[in-house]
Amino acid sequence: MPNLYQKASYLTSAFELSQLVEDVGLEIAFAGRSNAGKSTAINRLTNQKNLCKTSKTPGRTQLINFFELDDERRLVDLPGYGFAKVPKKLRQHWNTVLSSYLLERKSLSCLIIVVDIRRGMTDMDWGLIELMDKQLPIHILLTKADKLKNDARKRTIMKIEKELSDEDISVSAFSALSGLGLDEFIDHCNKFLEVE
Ligand SMILES: Nc1nc2c(ncn2[C@@H]2O[C@H](COP(=O)(O)OP(=O)(O)OP(=O)(O)O)[C@@H](O)[C@H]2O)c(=O)[nH]1
Ligand SMILES: [Mg+2]
Repeated sequence: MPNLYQKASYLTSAFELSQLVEDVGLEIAFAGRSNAGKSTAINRLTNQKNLCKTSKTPGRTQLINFFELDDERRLVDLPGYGFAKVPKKLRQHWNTVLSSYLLERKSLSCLIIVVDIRRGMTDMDWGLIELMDKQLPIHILLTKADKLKNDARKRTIMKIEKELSDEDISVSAFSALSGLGLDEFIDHCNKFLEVE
């Protein structure tokens, strides 16, 4: 039988706050730099190649995309930040909309910040952590872990865990390509979506 995530289906997309789905139940949102691998992580988690649009070039996800798991649970793919080519007006729009969404959404039970393990935490990732001001559990998903050899991967995870040690933020490595860290990540999502 497919697990909860494999049953995911596209629900709707929002450009404005008024277009968000009703704020009931539980959802997990994926934020992070453009091109970090947010959409690809959701596709791997749900075992569906084309549920979220992905791209080699940054700036692919341009809307807040909702995916339904069941009547009470959702995954949310967010537009990335830090892509220089986004027009200033659009960047300001997303700053306002995403801040409100992240700070006011009652059904949001955990924020996943997707980080390219080779790049590590950037100022914008730290800025997002600061914005959240410990209001919500945050998990750092260090993706593209297949790009580093075992030793380098372990060293990087330890270094980032150390950087985050004062923040009470969990960290795990992940690869959408190889499936590394997938089970651990599913456990994490189960916890925040209250899956038995
Ligand atoms: N090797 C490897 N490549 C990955 C992995 N995850 C994502 N990628 C690649 O990274 C690129 C960006 O992936 P996306 O999932 O579109 O990134 P995104 O964070 O959703 O980007 P935006 O929608 O622009 O914010 C694509 O070329 C993916 O194939 C991974 O685990 N391993
Ligand atoms: Mg995307």
